[in-house]
Amino acid sequence: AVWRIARDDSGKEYQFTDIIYEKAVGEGIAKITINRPERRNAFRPLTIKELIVAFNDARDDNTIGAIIFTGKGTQAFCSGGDQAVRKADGYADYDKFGRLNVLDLQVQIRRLPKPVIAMVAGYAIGGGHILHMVCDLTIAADNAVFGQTGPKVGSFDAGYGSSVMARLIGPKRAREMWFLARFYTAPEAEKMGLVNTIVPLEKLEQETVKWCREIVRNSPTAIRVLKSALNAIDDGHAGLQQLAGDATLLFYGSEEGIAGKTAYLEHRRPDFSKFPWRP
Ligand code: 2NE
Repeated sequence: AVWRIARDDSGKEYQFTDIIYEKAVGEGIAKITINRPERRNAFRPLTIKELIVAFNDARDDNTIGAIIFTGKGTQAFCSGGDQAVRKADGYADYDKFGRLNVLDLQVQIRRLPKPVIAMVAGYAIGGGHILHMVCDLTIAADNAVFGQTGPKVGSFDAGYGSSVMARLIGPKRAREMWFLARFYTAPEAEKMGLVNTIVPLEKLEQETVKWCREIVRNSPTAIRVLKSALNAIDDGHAGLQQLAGDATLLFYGSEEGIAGKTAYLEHRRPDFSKFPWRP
């Protein structure tokens, strides 16, 4: 794939500090990269703010069908929250108060109606491990390492970091992963159901792009509805709303839906008599 820095609505290249946001020319694929390799791609609040902007743009761009989420370099996908800026009330960089805005990003990825593919080289640890778990697919390099450190460093994620993990690997394994805070190799992670496939490090992007190309050849609406359906039960009312929104979206384009809107705008009673009460 040929990557170009993504442009904002005014046509200017996005200028980010902590991330790189690119799109593949003519491919329908976006790539969002955490760019703090010197800290093993640990995130601070600014990193998350920038990621939220990029994911939002990729969502709104109707030429984009798949989003790759990765970390700069080969040593880490992401090592979680930047402990150097951790305060008593969350993570704080340029603000005087702390925050846990990574939780907003997790929700955003779950609700984003396009597949997000984690492309993991090196460490996916702590909050970084949770970020790969909330992605739809994970392609791991053979040097990938997975784990939670929370109980060692005085932290935990009792939200998606626990519930999605239990769904992915089962409740016993999830307890093991959190209580012992061990690290797992890529083959161990694959056996546990944490990753979709493992490839040699030098083939990581090539293989990830191949998966994305296969996805973007498929029906956007089918993929959209399937993603919301696959998350619906776990995400409760919010999951149901996402799926329900897809139903409304489809209904608005139907003759029956348009008949109701048109009648309202023409100040007359709608005539739905020609539409069947299907079995
Ligand atoms: C990731 C890991 C295992 C990598 O080890 P290694 O040996 O390859 O690298 P090293 O030397 O540890 O790290 C390189 C530099 O990156 C910094 C290190 O401090 C080091 O800096 P210098 O000493 O060279 O100046 N670095 C790495 N990870 C960092 C981090 N998360 N925050 C700040 N600086 C970091 C190894 O580095 C490691 O274990 N890192 C810590 C992983 C961790 O505990 N993450 C936080 C978990 S809690 C969390 O993320 C979280 C949550 O649980 C709930 C909500 C939100 C967040």
